[in-house]
Amino acid sequence: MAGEPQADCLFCKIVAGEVPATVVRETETTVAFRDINPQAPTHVLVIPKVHHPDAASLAAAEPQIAADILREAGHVAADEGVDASGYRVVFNTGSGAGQTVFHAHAHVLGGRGLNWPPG
Ligand code: IU
Repeated sequence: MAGEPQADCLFCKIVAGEVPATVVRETETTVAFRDINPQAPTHVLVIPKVHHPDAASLAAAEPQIAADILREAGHVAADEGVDASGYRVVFNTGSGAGQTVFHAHAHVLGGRGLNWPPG
């Protein structure tokens, strides 16, 4: 069922505490943790505790939690001290865009110059 934990989902396992992660923030609906393969000095993932395969399906099914993700991304940026210099919030959506983990997540990237357009 939509939103239910998936046995084969790495991020559901992080939410359940079955796989370790360096958690930097947690709310009733979200978890934020450091990316294991950081692409910038700040690289934190913000995920919903519920399982949806990507940001679009999360927003369609549970728009309040999609809003929670965006709010938490801003808090992460402030906590990390990258809000003043600028940061990027990225939702890779679909394998063609580089999505590799099919549990919705926002990348919060900052602490270095970020080019546009992205690669
Ligand atoms: P993507 O947008 O689906 O490609 O992002 C998945 C991210 O999850 C990617 O940046 C990985 O480095 C990160 N990640 C992680 O933090 N911990 C893990 O155990 C695994 C992936 I697998």
